[in-house]
Amino acid sequence: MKDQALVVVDMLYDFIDGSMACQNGDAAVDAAVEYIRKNPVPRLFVCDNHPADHCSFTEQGGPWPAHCVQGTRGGQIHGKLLPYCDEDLVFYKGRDRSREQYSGFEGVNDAGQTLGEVLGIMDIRNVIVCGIATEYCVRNTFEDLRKAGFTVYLVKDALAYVDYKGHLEAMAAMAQGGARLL
Ligand code: VGL
Ligand code: ZN
Repeated sequence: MKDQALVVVDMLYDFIDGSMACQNGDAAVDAAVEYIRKNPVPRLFVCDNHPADHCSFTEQGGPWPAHCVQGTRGGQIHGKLLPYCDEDLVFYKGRDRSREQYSGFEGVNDAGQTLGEVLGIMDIRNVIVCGIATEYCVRNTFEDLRKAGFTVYLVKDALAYVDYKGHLEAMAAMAQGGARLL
């Protein structure tokens, strides 16, 4: 199990049962928990974490309903995953109100380290990804991981998506980009 880690992207209430509830959200959480139980590798969590007036929101002219607002339940990691989550390995993104940020790669933990930096410190080469949404944050995180030279695996049952067709297109693009399916 050396040099492997799991990156859990945006498995947050707003993407599961909240303002941006995605397809397959609950099943994806259960699949992620099952994966973790069977594969005890280090886990890094990415969290969308927006100020209330973020440019991503329709009120500000953005494409999405308000979601994952700082300090709200919608921005919290699903309770089923909390037993497997270490605060030092939680990386926040989307805090800058003026820009959209789908990739978790530059998410920052409370100590100010980025996800990419911490993967480097941990000597990780193989990154397993699950989470939400396949077409947006999962895909962008995947692309940044590949650019940085990681081998990337996707836990296909542990993904949720805005739109099924979009999910399939993103899966095809990621397969083309070197994703290995688990
Ligand atoms: C996401 C839309 C807006 C995601 C985040 O996690 O995929 N999508 N913010
Ligand atoms: Zn967002």
